[in-house]
Order: sequence, then C-alpha cells, then structure tokens
Amino acid sequence: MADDLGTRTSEFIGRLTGALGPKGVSTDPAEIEPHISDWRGRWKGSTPVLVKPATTEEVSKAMTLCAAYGFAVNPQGGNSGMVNGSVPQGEVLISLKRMNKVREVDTLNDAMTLEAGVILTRAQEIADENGKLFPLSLGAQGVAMIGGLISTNAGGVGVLRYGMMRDLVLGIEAVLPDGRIWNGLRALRKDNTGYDLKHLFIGAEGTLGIVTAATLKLFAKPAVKETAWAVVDSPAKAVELLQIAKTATGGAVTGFEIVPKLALELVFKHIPDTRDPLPSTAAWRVLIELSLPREEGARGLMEALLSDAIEKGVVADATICESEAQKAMVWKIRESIAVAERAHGKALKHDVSVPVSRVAEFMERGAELARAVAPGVDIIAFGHVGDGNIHFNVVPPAGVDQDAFVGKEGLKVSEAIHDLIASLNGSISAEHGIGRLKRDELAWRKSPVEMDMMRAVKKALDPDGRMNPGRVL
Ligand code: FAD
Ligand code: 2HG
Ligand code: ZN
Repeated sequence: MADDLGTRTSEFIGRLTGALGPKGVSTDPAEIEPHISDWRGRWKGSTPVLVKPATTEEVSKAMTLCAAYGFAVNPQGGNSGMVNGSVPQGEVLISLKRMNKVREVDTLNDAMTLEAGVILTRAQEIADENGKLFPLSLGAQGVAMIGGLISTNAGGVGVLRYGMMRDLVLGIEAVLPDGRIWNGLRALRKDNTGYDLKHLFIGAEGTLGIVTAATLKLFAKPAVKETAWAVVDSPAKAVELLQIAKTATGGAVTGFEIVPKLALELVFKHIPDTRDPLPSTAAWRVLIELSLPREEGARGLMEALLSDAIEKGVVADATICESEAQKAMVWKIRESIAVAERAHGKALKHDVSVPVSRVAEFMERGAELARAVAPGVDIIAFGHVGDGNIHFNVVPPAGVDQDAFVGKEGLKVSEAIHDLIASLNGSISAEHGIGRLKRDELAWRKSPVEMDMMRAVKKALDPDGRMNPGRVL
C-alpha cells in the first residue's frame, strides 16, 4: 500500500472504482458540490471522494477499503440535518441515495423493509399504496432518507401519537466500520434475546456504522382527520388546550403545534400561496389534528372540544378546516416556518424539550433571558408543544453581523437558554441531534458516567474512531 497521502488516496479511489464500478464513485467537483454544505449554507466542508453504493455488499466493500487504507467515513442521506453532522470534513463521503429499494411490505405483520436511501415521502406513499400509514412526518420529508432519519432518531409532527423514529423501527441492517454486515432485520414486536443492538444505531448519527436498511412499523390509516387552527393568547393557554383536546378525544390527537405571530408573518412574506386562515392580532396560534377511525361524529368531537375551550377562556377564536385544501394550507404554514426563517436571515437555533407541564414556563423565562443577554433580539419559538419540544430560535437585531451572532457572540444566549433547560430537567437536543454543533457542550452537560458509557460503546464498535469523527463524542 502506498505511503504518501496523495498516492494512497488515488490508489484507494482506484480500488473503490474497481469494486463498485464507475457509477459508484465520483471525484467530479460539480457532483460533489451539493453534498458538502448544509441546507442553510452555514457550514461548508470537503471530501476526496463521493461514494455511492447501490447495495449493502457495496457499502461493505467500501467500508472494508476505508478500513484498509485508514480513511475516516461520513455517511450521508438527504443532507437535511440541522447540527452539522452530514457535511464531510475531509472524510470519505458515503451517500446512501442509490440504496432506495423496497425489500418487503408485510401488511399482515404491519411492517415494511426499506433501504436506507428511500426518501420519507416515498416511504409514506409505499405505506399508503398498501392501505397503511407510516406516520413519521416532518418539514424535510421530501429529501430526508430512512437511514438519516434513523441515525438522527427524527421526531417531527406525529410524535405525540406515534413516537419518534426509535419507536417506529423493528429491525436494522448495518455495516460496521470494519466492513462486516450485521443483519438485524427482525420484524418482531417481542424479542428479548439480549441487548437490543438496533437502539445503538438509532440516534447514533453515523458514529457507529452505516444503516443500510430497516424494518419499519406500519399503522392503520385513520378514516378521517379533523384539523383546526386556534388562536390563543399564550403558550400556557396552548398547554391547557392540549389537555382539553386529549381528555375529549381519548388519544386521537395526532398533531399539536404552536406557531407565534412573528413566524406567521415570515411565512406569509416569504412562502408563496400562503394566507392567514383566521386573521387576528393575538400572539399565538395552535394547529390541532385529530385522527379518527370513522367519519361519523368526528367533526362534532372537534367542535365540542373547541367550544369547551372557548367557553373556558382558553381559546380566543378557532376555525375548523372544511376541505383537504384548507388542511394542506395550515400544514404548509406550519411546515414552512424553518424555510421562511432561513429567508429572513440567520438565527441561533435551540431545539429543546422540557416536560409538557413546563413548556409555558420555559417559553416565558427563555424569552426574558434571551432579551436580557442580547437586547433587541426577536424570538421565534414554535413547534411540537404536544410533546414538549420547542424550537426556540433567536434572531439577531437588525444591523448586527449575523454570522458573528450565530457564531461566537450568541454563545452567551445559548448557554443561558440551555442552563434554563437543564434547570427544568429538559434536553438541549430534542430531535435534531448533536452533530458537530453541540458536541463540546454535550461533554460537560452529561454526567461523566454517561459520557464514559457512550465512549465505551463507541470504542467497542469503532475502535479506530473512523466513523463520523468529531460528531456527538
Ligand atoms: P443527513 O442530514 O444526511 O444525516 C444526518 C446524520 O445522520 C449525519 O450525522 C449523517 O452522517 C448520519 N447518517 C445519514 N445517513 C446515515 C446512514 N444511512 N447510516 C448512518 N448514519 C447516517 N428533524 C426532526 O427530527 N423533526 C423535524 O420536524 C424536522 N424538520 C425539519 C425541517 C426542515 C426544513 C429541515 C431542513 C430539516 C428538518 N429536520 C427535522 C432535520 C432533518 O430533516 C432530520 O435530522 C433528518 O432525520 C435527517 O435525515 P437526512 O437523510 O437528511 O440525514
Ligand atoms: C421543524 O419542526 C423543524 O420545523 C425545524 O424541526 C426547526 O428550523 C427549526 O428550528
Ligand atoms: Zn421540529
């Protein structure tokens, strides 16, 4: 094997091309370009080679060669991650986008086995075509892929009823850093045969190996969805409304999202074909979705819970969507917030969670804190109030250098917000993960015992530290 880096790299790329064929390997800068920066344009990276395996065996061959030549690896799905995990920093970039086959749909077992490169909207369609529901849903669903969603343990807007990606995975196939293939594609709901290793890979952000396929849970499709848009005066009222909705519907609430007025204004400004379903000067809106097994009585249930909430002074005003187009409009408004915020400019993002009972307190105290540490900031706090996950984003005042603010200058704001989160027994990463963005902070936020256990797992599966170095740990 050649010694100097340049020769070693060309020899490695030659052997990769021999093993995977020309379709599986690219050094073309134009093809590599979209893979080496993140969707917000905040981070930029580089890679000597883009590898595009089409099968698990090809992933295994690529990983075996990376191990032989001592190259670090960065796996990539849709590159929609929010924490600077999927942008390569000189590692060999392995894109799973060609691994997009449906291996099996077993409707009697309510399960489907998909490869890692299947895009989430396609996974939802496959379920639908088979008369079932795959309930994971999030703003990046047109690009995010099964392998990336598993590796980040993605959440989104259905967690309240169906759980996070971790709750939707029955089995996993993965390629280990040394190239060995682990077939853990079990489709069982009960399997107590020692450590449940799939859970190590779910949320590992590519630090332990490459997920190549997964067996996912399917659910019965609801016969009807009732969707409403409610105006509330405060996050505290939103949390009260959540309780009213849950109590009235016996577990039928599948979506419960909070939207502040500023986010609405940005959406209407930057996203074409969006308009306010219920104009009001009030500060907050809530999107409520109920999923029900029969049409009969469904509308009445939503009407009754909203009337009750209005009578109790919890809701100021509300409208129930009359058509599929209206439902699509309120979801479009909600799902476009991240994109509208990006169009507005840079922001310090805090993807945090607290117990639902403390969401209102967090949002109030968090806003006061951020404004005290950085006077003049705007706050866009929105999202998954139904499961205690708020995206608490802090926008720099006009005229302030945005890059400096989301870089070093904003650190004091983030530390204050995360200290508050810690005092409320919350998490500094509810659903987006750690990546490179929160890696240093994780090391001192978690207890030494927890960090030791995580490092021990990493050492056991990736002893040379070649999988996504600098992410998570
Ligand atoms: P990538 O971004 O490509 O990768 C993410 C991480 O996983 C990286 O560390 C990467 O190295 C690793 N990885 C990727 N594929 C594999 C694999 N096959 N094996 C091992 N490691 C791998 N997230 C939420 O949880 N909820 C939301 O509501 C949500 N909304 C979003 C809205 C928008 C507009 C955007 C842009 C993003 C949103 N996200 C959300 C974040 C993002 O979509 C998720 O983190 C998603 O799971 C990433 O999937 P991906 O395929 O793009 O992964
Ligand atoms: C969402 O819920 C995403 O829309 C994005 O998780 C959150 O942009 C964000 O801060
Ligand atoms: Zn989110």
